[in-house]
Amino acid sequence: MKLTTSVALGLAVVGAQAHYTFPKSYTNGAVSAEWETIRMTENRYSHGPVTDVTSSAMTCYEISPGTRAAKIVPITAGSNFTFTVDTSISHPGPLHFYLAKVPAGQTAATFDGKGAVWFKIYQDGPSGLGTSSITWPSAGKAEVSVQIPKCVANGDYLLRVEHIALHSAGSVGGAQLYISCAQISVTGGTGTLNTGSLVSFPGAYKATDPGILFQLYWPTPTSYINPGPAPVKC
Ligand SMILES: *[C@@H]1O[C@H](CO)[C@@H](O)[C@H](O)[C@H]1NC(C)=O
Ligand SMILES: [Cu+2]
Repeated sequence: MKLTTSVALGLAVVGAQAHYTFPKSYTNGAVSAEWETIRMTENRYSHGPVTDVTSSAMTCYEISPGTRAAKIVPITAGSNFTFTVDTSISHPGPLHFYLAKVPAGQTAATFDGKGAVWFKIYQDGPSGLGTSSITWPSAGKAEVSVQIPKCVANGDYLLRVEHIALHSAGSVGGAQLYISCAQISVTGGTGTLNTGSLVSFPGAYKATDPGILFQLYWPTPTSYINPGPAPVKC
């Protein structure tokens, strides 16, 4: 029994080291404190992933629905928003960013992000498909950045970062999703963006989507299809 416990603890420590969160932001040189501009997530201690894509945690992974961060970050459309990673993106898989415009009468601190409100602004995919050394652009990164499109409308948004770890995604429920939402307020946007149809989280993904249920290692994959809608273009 004693042995079992220490083995279990050992595994838990290894697991925690392999997982990650997105606790801080910076924009134009302004660095936030932890969870000051990004909603505090359920996994702030465990660093563990969401594995059920139908879970309400898919929205922002907050400790409870509507958990707000203290600040809303002002940002100019066309400039970059950076999330820090604690401690790094240590698993292979795609990086996605989504925006949700906050409805009238609410702010980025009060909006819960529910409903068909999200559009994708960035996705990436692997290089080396068809070989035994597939690599992902975000691998090992201690921070990840996205450009807020110049053509968005001004106003408050939730900015949702999502990294999907695929190392054990070969069976249903094996993909690990690491998610956070930042609270931002955009100025300088041209407002010309056509967002196309908006998606919900949960709702946008199914456990059997080819980019979620994915065998990374063998047989060697020759393609990868990101889940969710295509990223918008200005
Ligand atoms: C903005 O973010 C993009 C995407 O990560 C990156 O390629 C680019 O170098 C960044 N630009 C600046 C000025 O940091
Ligand atoms: Cu992990």
